[in-house]
Amino acid sequence: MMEGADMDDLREKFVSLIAAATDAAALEELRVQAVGKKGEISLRMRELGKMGPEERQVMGPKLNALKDEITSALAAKKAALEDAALDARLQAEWLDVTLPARDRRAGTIHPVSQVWEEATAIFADMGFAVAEGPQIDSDWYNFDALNIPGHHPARAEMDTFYMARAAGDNRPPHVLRTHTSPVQIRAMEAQGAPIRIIAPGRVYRADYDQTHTPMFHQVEGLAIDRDISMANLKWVLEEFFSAFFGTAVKTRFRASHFPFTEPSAEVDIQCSWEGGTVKVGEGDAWLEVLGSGMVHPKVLQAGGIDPDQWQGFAFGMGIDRIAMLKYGIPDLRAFFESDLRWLRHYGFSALQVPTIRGG
Ligand code: 2U9
Repeated sequence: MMEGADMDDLREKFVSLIAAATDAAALEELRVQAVGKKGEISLRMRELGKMGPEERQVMGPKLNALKDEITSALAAKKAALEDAALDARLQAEWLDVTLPARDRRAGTIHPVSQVWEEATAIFADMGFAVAEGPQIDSDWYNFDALNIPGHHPARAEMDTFYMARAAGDNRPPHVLRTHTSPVQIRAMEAQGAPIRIIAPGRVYRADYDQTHTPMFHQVEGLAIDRDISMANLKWVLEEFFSAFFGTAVKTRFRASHFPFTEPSAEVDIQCSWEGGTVKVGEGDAWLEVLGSGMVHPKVLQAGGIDPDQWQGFAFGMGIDRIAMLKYGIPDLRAFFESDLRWLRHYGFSALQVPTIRGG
């Protein structure tokens, strides 16, 4: 026979055990002990069947109430434990998003990119637009259109990277462009005369030593109009070098020969040599930095421009070379080694703006 006092003991026992439980596993253990199949309360309920009807009528609801009470106590404790666990996690994983970020070293702008932008800005100031084109081009655009005949040494396999061709592939030969001049042929074809463009970009020649790398950078310029002369060329170049080096720079033109210009001139800039370092814009020494001339009539024709109506000048220079000169970088090959220490030393802050007009 079961007494009310016995039920009170049972209630008190489980209520205090549930209150003392510290994790979900302990709570589950208590659930099994109390209301599981063979739990103490369940066993008591099974005994109802052996009772007389009056007793069952009294004990039945009481046991049911006890079972409900313990079940809700278990659920309440489970929720409390989960809340506590979440609080602990929130405490542990809390981040102060207002803390200043850890200092990270910013990357730098490569001297080639810097000088590329500087040159572009200066020529843009003088009304030159930027033209771009493919780095792989047909030998017609790279050579024939520029009046470089098949037997010319610049065309020799040694200097030029040719695209591999499978046997039976009869497309015209393609090369890694050896200069940015094909860009200007394409621009002439596309827009005709008058034209005033620069073509900065990567170029490729099979050559590697202290002063040559198989890929380097050029900026070429082209101005075509009805009455362009070498005098305009000289002014543009002196203006460019003075802005670029931030000081008045004299130029010296020496007669030369290129297949794509006639007449042609190599251009030196004024410099001094003191203690093994070169200073541009002073002294009485000369440094060769550029090739130039009046565009050859055959080249105008190849670009679809009538040489009887139009004429113009063209020039070409190495971006890497003038970067070395301006920023005192001794070794060309280091430009392309991606050495972080070198890049940090010679690189530019992203906020540094191109030098325009002596700035
Ligand atoms: C067209 C017509 C003519 C571009 C020119 C040079 C002379 C020259 C070198 C300088 C150093 C290449 O980087 S370098 O090795 N370039 O000497 N370039 S005239 O003449 C052109 C270009 C395009 C349509």
